[in-house]
Formats: sequence, C-alpha cells, structure tokens
Amino acid sequence: MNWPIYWLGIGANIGDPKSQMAEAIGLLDGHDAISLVDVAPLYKTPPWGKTDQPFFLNSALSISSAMEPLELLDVMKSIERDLDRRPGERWGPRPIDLDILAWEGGAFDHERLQVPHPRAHERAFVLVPLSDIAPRLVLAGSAVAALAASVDRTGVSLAAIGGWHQPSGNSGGVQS
Ligand code: A4P
Ligand code: MG
Repeated sequence: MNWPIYWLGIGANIGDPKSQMAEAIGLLDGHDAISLVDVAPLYKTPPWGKTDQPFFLNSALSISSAMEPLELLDVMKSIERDLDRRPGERWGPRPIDLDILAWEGGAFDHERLQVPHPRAHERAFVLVPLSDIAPRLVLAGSAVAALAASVDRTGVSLAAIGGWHQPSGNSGGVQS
C-alpha cells in the first residue's frame, strides 16, 4: 500500500486497558482506508500531567492511510466513542486515547489538530514505545531514539512484548 504513514499513540487507564487498546487497533485495521503496519510493545507508565489517577498502559503504532489528517482524526474520535470514551477532564482518566503523533506529510496545523503532536517529544509514555517502531523518526529536531534515551522514564516498565494486541495473543508473558 502506497499510502502515507502515520504514527499514532495509544493509551488507556480505566476499565480493561489492554483489551480496549487491542479493540481500537482492530477497528483501525478494519477500516477500508487504513492498513496496520507495526505495533510497539505495551508499557505501563505513571500518569503524566494529572498524577492522582491509575497508571496507564501505553503503546504506539504505525499505519498507512489514504485519509487526510482531519479525516483520520474523525475516525479515531469515533473509535474512542465506540469504546465509551466520554468527554472529561483534560489529561484525566480514560478508557482509550488515540493521538496522531506524526505523519509522513510533515507538519499539519489546524485548530482541531496539530501534527507532530506538540507534546510528544517530551513524554516518556510516547517516546519509549515509539522508539521501538520508529527510532529514526525526527520530532522537534531530534531522532525519537535519542529523545527516548534522554527522557525521564522513571516508573515506565514493559508490560507485554509484540503481538499483545492480537485476539489470541498474550505473547507478552509480562503482566501489566
Ligand atoms: N488534537 C490536537 N492535536 C492532536 C493530535 N495530534 N492528536 C485535539 C489527537 N488529537 C489532537 O484531545 C483534545 C483535542 O486535541 C482533540 O479533540 C483534538 O481535536 P482529547 O484526546 O479529547 O483530550 P486529552 O487527551 O485529555 O487532551 P490532550 O491535550 O490531547 O492530552 P494528551 O496530550 O493526549 O494527554 N499519562 C500517561 N502515562 N499516559 C497517557 O497516555 N495521556 C494524557 C493525555 C495525559 N497523561 C497521560 C496520558
Ligand atoms: Mg488525546
């Protein structure tokens, strides 16, 4: 598929985070204009921004898509709603969160969408999984691998290795 690549962040911290994340990935992959390319391992991460809430599970994925960024955002928001995401506090607990981290098309700036994601380059919960699938991707002038190596990753731990999102897959062997 010759569609542009998008790198997405995915996370959750209420309900059954791992199955909600796996379901969201399945719904993205099932979309006619989306092809799943790669999924990072799953990490347990301390809550960032608003700290009095449960730990998150986070991962990252790459897809190729025929959609423009705003169309993809709408599909992601509709998947979040399907998975019971309700409007809530900024940075608060959520059953699923999907963010566009970057795309091959470069920068995109709109009132509803900024790509690259403006805070991606400073957060371990984004950089650690993203560096597993896109170490050479450049965010804010630096390679993701370098950003991930220098960010404070206190409390971030591997929860499951590749394949965790597949229906039969508990290939992680590491408990969250
Ligand atoms: N929006 C703008 N740019 C983007 C983008 N690149 N990707 C707009 C996705 N959305 C983007 O997002 C609010 C609005 O941002 C969207 O409607 C879209 O138009 P939201 O997901 O509804 O709300 P939010 O997630 O609470 O706000 P925000 O500012 O996007 O927060 P973040 O940056 O997503 O952070 N700690 C850990 N450990 N792990 C996490 O996953 N997540 C957050 C949320 C906070 N702390 C966390 C985690
Ligand atoms: Mg968000």
